[in-house]
Amino acid sequence: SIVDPLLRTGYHFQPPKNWINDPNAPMYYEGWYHFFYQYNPKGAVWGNIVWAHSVSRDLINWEAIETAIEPSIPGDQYGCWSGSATTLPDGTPVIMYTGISRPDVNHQVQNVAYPRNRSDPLLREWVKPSHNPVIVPEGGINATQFRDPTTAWLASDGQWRLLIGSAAEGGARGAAFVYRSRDFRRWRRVRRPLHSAATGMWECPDFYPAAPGRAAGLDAAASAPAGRGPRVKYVLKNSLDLRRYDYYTVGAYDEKAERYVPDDPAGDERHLRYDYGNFYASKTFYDPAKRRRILWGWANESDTRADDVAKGWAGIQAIPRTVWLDSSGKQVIQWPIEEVEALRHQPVTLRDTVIKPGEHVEVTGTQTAQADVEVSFEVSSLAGAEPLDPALAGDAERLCGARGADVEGGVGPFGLWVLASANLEERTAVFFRVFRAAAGDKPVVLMCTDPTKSSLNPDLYKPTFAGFVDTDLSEGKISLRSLIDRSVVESFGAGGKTCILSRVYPSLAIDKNAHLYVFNYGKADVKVSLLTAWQMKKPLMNSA
Ligand code: DQQ
Repeated sequence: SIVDPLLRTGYHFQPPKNWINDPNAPMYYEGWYHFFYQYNPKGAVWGNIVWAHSVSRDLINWEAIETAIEPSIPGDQYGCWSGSATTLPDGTPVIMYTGISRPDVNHQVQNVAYPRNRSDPLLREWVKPSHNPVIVPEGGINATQFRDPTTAWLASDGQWRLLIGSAAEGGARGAAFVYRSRDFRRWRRVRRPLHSAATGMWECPDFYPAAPGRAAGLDAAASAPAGRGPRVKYVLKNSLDLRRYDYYTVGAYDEKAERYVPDDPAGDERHLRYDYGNFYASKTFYDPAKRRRILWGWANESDTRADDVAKGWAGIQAIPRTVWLDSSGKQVIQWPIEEVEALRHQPVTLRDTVIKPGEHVEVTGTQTAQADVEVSFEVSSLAGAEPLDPALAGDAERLCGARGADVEGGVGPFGLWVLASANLEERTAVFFRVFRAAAGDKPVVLMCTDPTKSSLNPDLYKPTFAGFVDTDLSEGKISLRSLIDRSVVESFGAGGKTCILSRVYPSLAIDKNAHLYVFNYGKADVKVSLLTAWQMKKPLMNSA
């Protein structure tokens, strides 16, 4: 492999070897966080899928325990695909997951599993009752597009509801079907889906209540009446099989009608995303210990399949993020869980430093291959902002592709070069760029990750990623945080309004040879009011 072993991540979730994909059934039980994930026990490519299981006290240090769910019944003999956990009113967690019951066509059914021993806080053993499968495709549902049950919630009629990701109109539409049950055993489908849109199939739906401006999370299942107040909104997230990204809308849930309606009628076309980079099949859970909602998401590799086989591993999980709705109720805000800060050490700071047009400043004194960097920028004037090409106005990704990190602008590009080599042949740019909008509109802020110079290795997939930042720049301030971890750069713009995770594989900027810079390629001065960079310790990671 030309991918160096030192590019294996240090503090992102990973098993010691092999392929991983979707997060499954995250939950908190008796003092432990449980995390399951799609895993190939036999290699570093997708296949032979089982549910691997890890446990943690703090979501950062992980211990791998026995495989939780693997093929053993007719309803899952060809694979145990994604699913979710629900805590029943008596405290028992139950998992529902998709099983592949026929080899030929990936025929999908839904099974349940219960802990063998509820008094084991590690929930090591899972039992599949003989009444599985509990849900099978019927009524014209395509059995190859019928998967990924959500966490269930109790509706006011005392019955459970959950969603299953699916498709309609021959796959042209994504659909989330509602199922109803009194006992988690007999399930009936509500005829019309909760919601659907012309996006292609929906994988891994997620649906949860959230109160605008309140960082505290809401538990969909337990706080049902509280979760129905007038100020409570719902988030519906789907993973787009065709486009390989997750998008969400914020809207209203009409329990009686069994329907969800996005507040923004164009929400299913605009595609707000948790993350504008490499982040898929994500899922939230409510953490009762800290009363917050936490988001897990899978980040695939972007090296070659041959590299993955040679490395012996592929796939990581993003650092869990606390998620809440901003006070306008229009978008989700995300921030790395506070526990990750316990890994910080050896901080260095840069204060009140003006970066002139065309300049870059190195941040020295700490190692930054495995680091957490927080920076606040100030731009003195927006007068020089470049005009926004109307042809690209709605398309952040194309805008960033056309105006990458090395294209001089007016206000910006400014930001960080991370995982940079000593002579800057290699560098991954994470930056902002400000555009002058049409008269009367506020300036448009773009956040990008540009990995086109991230590695001298030519065989890598190096897409630029970008999203708009809905921020008021009238005071000229904007912040950026990047979690750098050897082959991942996970960035949070404007306090978590816009996030981008990118996988990069430097050939020089490895371990002690990785450098960090602040750069400014605009025509206006940019001030770093404060930058702090910490090295990150390596937590216990599944005993690797
Ligand atoms: N991955 C699982 C499916 C899911 C897909 C199979 C999403 O259940 O739809 O590994 O990445």
